[in-house]
Amino acid sequence: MFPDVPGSTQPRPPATAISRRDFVRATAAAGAAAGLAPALAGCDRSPRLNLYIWSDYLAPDTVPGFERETGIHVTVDTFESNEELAAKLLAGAQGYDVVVPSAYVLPGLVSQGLLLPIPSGSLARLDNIAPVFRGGAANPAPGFAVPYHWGISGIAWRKDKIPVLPATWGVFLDPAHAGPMTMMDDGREVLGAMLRLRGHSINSTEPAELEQARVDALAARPNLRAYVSAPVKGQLVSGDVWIAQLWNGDAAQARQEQADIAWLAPAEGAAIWTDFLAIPANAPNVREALAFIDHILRPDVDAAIATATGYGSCNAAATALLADPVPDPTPEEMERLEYMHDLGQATELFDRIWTEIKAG
Ligand code: SPD
Repeated sequence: MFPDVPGSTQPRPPATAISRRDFVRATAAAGAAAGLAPALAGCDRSPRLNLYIWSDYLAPDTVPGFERETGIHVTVDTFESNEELAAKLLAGAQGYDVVVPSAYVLPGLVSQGLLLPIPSGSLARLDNIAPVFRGGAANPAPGFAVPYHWGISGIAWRKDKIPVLPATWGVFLDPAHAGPMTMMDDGREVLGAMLRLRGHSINSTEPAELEQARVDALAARPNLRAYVSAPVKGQLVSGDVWIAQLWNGDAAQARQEQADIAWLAPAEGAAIWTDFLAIPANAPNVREALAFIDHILRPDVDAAIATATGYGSCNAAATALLADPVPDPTPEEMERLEYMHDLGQATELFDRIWTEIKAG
């Protein structure tokens, strides 16, 4: 049902989310996770920084530029979902200095004591952040994380193969599109899409609504080639995949390589999200982490990231430098967009349903 696709992320064991049950399970794996963390400095005393970030979420010169200017050596490790990041932190992974969670996982990470409060006055350029991202729904953990970039979850497709794609999450349930089609390897994204398809909130914890989302996601499964997030870009470019649930910026990156790739946010509504730069509570190199975050806050540095990644910047001074920034959603568009929230205890229910969907 999910044959090998060159360059794809094959179905993996379900990612864990933040819950007590998962914490216990994750703690048992702590030793293994610590082994997976970046190598620590050992005998080498040169300043260093270990960054754990979503793939394709920096400009080509972000890290080399920082290294040149500061002499701090950076190791970059990447992840593909918040659940993958949270599971590592919950498992006690050591060695990461800067991580990049989305807003909805911040409350869980903060309440588990996994993030370091950003020391007051330690970031000279913090005022560059646009006021809208300094609190409220866009920032549930002010003081623990610095807003980075924002985006929208929608559908990318090859318009040379499918000239007019219906603007609905229902395309994933339509057998007419079966085959070269993927959804993200991310339970919140897949179930969120199915919830919006039926007019419900992506944050619904209503059992009946979640049950319908489960049924719909299972109905979509035979139509899909794989659950894969950012790595699907290569398959869209090659034409192996024609329709993919994908974030707007990653779709824009793919369009740089293949002009027939388009993207839309379905009419039923979609998730809008913000990602943050944060420092794990056990980070070994806090001074270097703060230097890196302040470097990212530099307008020219963050403008280059926005240009390379196709995502909206939370940095007003950086956005002001861009000739063609990602436009803020209009009030009408905002009515169809929704921030993902921390689901508390219901996270476990989402986790169970997602496990079942992936198992098929
Ligand atoms: N390639 C970078 C993608 C970043 C996506 N982050 C947010 C996901 C919200 N579910």
